[in-house]
Amino acid sequence: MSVEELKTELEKVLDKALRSIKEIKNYEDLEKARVQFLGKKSQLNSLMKSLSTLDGKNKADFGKIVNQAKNSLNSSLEEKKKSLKSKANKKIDNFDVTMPSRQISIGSLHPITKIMNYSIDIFQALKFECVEGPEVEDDFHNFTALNIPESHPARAMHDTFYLEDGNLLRTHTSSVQIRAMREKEIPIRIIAPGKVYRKDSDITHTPMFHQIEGLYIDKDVSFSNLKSIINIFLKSFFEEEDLKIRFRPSYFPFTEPSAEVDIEYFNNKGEKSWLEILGCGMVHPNVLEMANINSSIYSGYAFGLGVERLAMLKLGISDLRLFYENDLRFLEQFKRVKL
Ligand code: 2U9
Repeated sequence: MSVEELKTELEKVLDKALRSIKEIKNYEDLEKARVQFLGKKSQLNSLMKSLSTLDGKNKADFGKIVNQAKNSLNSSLEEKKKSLKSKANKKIDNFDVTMPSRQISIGSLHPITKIMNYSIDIFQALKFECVEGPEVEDDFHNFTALNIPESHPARAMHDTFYLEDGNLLRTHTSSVQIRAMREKEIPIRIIAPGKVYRKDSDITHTPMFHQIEGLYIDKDVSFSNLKSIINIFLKSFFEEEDLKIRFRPSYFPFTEPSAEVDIEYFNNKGEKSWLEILGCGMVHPNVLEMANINSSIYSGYAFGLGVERLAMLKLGISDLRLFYENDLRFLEQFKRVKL
């Protein structure tokens, strides 16, 4: 290239570099530009190498211009560096360290989940294993295996949601225990917590609610074993060693004998009164036989409790529907409740 051509090329290179330095917004790009425009592989460097092809005055002239171009690039980079620095400082200067921080809202578990976990912990400490099963069940696991044959009035009582394919939404978690009885080896000592569904909706019923059911099967399991475990659970749950507990005869198709359990409490007039809290009994021999367990060798107890009812008592809530309205003003009250 002639010296004139080299000069025009240098002008172009310098102009392009200065314009792109102006656009730089951060230190990283600044460093990249320094390497690109002044580094070994830069166009400026190859133009400098062309100096050796020139001689005499041309060499001196071009050498001078190349050096000027290099200096001008260096000072443009330096200027950019200063301006980036002052912008960063301005940002820091504008930062008000006395300003209160933004409120961060932390979520928490739903009160029903808290009560459920709290109850499960108590049963696990009593060596019950936690098992789960499907919410969509078949007729056999939900009814027949629990000594509730087709014509049994208890089927109507349960207000079942039936699905088009003949399956149903389980009306209790007993179906989980039926599955466990058919799969596990004796002794069986399990609790089955979970959602259950019944076509019920009023102040004291929601179409979906939570149950925890328990089952213990072994040789020589007695009603007094059942009473003992219920006493320990309730005293532990309500954190009251002197809690008064009463077993009242009742009827369920899947247990015989059966009982309902009441606890003593003070009603809103301040009078002592009894409140039903759960149901239980000795597993009916028919239920054992249907799960292929020999009822002349083995016996078992079972119990069932409604988690919403326990939660209302433990947390002092009077309307069951509040749990499922998703009103944060209600739910947030239990954020800091540690159980
Ligand atoms: C098997 C055999 C027996 C579970 C039982 C109850 C009594 C009971 C209610 C409490 C409140 C349902 O949620 S609620 O409305 N439950 O009273 N449940 S005995 O009996 C079983 C379970 C499984 C194999």
